[in-house]
Amino acid sequence: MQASEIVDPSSNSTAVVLITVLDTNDNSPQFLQDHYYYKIREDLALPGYIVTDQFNVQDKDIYPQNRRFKYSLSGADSKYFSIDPSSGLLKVNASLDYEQRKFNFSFKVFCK
Ligand SMILES: [Ca+2]
Ligand SMILES: [Ca+2]
Repeated sequence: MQASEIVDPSSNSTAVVLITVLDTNDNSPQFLQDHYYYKIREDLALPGYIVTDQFNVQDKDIYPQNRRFKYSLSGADSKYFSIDPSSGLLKVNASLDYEQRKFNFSFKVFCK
């Protein structure tokens, strides 16, 4: 048996509690498309040519610091291209010569 204080109801005191939930980085970026396809004319396919800056990546986190992405490339053909880690700007990194009979380049873009 526990003893409990007998309180006079008129002596109660209250305080308001306010709780704010803060965003944390608990969502990973997601590509909205899983394939991207581009055609480039060989006379334009020179180092520095911009292929795209339009990777559609969504991150459900709200705070800007939880929505910063880091892009990278992977795969054998990725050496012909470069990507800006923060903006996702994809550029040609070599001269892509049609007469060398390599027409198709395939690689993966990572975003984390
Ligand atoms: Ca995030
Ligand atoms: Ca979050």
